[in-house]
Amino acid sequence: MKSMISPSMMCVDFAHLQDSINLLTKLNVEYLHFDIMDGEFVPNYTLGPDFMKAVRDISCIPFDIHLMIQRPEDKLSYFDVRPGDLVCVHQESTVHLQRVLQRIRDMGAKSVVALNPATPISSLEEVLDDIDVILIMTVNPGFAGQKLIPATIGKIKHLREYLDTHGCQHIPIEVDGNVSFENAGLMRSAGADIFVAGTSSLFSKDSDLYTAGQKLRTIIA
Ligand code: S6P
Ligand code: MG
Repeated sequence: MKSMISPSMMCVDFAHLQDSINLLTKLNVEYLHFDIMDGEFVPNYTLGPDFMKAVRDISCIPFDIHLMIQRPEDKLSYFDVRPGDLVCVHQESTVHLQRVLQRIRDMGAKSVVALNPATPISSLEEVLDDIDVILIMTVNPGFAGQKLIPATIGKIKHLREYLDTHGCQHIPIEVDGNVSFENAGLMRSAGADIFVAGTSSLFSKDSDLYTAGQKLRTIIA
C-alpha cells in the first residue's frame, strides 16, 4: 500500500501557520492530523474546532481528526467533518464503538479506530466491517515528544498479519507517537501505511520543515 504522511498540527509553529501550511502543501502531505483532547480520556488539552476552522480557511488538505475524548458519539457534531477526512475514535473511549463508527461513515468521512498500547487487536474483531483505518498508538496518548514503546513495533506486524488473514487487506495501518526518522523505517517494514509526524521528524528543531518532509518521504517510500 502507498505510504502517507499526516503532520501533527499540535507540533506546528503557531506563529508561522501560513508558512507551514504552504510547505506542507508543497510536500503533498496526504492529511493534516489534529489532536483533540478533553482532559479526561487523556491528561491534557490541545487543539479545538476554532483552530481547525482557521486551517480549513487556508488549506484544502483533508483532515485526520484524532479524538482523544470520552464518549465521542456525543461530540461528533462539534466538528466540521468533510468527505474524505479521517475521523478517529479510541476503542477505550466508548461502549458504543459500532454506533460511532457508523455515524462517522454517515458523515461521509472514513472511520478510524485507535488502540492504546495496552489494548489488544482482538478487541476489534466484531467491528472490522465498520472500520476504514486502524491507528496503532506507539506511545500512550496525551503528549508530543514521548519515547516509542518498543513492543508496539511487533503489534503493527501482528495487526498486518491479523488483517490479511481476516479478509481486510484493504485496511491501512496508521501509526502515531515518536514516528522519528529511525522508527518510521521500522514501522514501515512492520506494515504501517499512514505516518503521524511530529516533533521527532517533520517538526524537529534540527532541520527545516521541507527538508525533514523530503527525508521522511524517502524513508517510508
Ligand atoms: C499524542 C498525539 C500525537 C502527537 C504526536 C507527536 O497523544 O496523539 O499525535 O501529537 O505523536 O509526535 P512526536 O514525534 O512528538 O511523538
Ligand atoms: Mg494523534
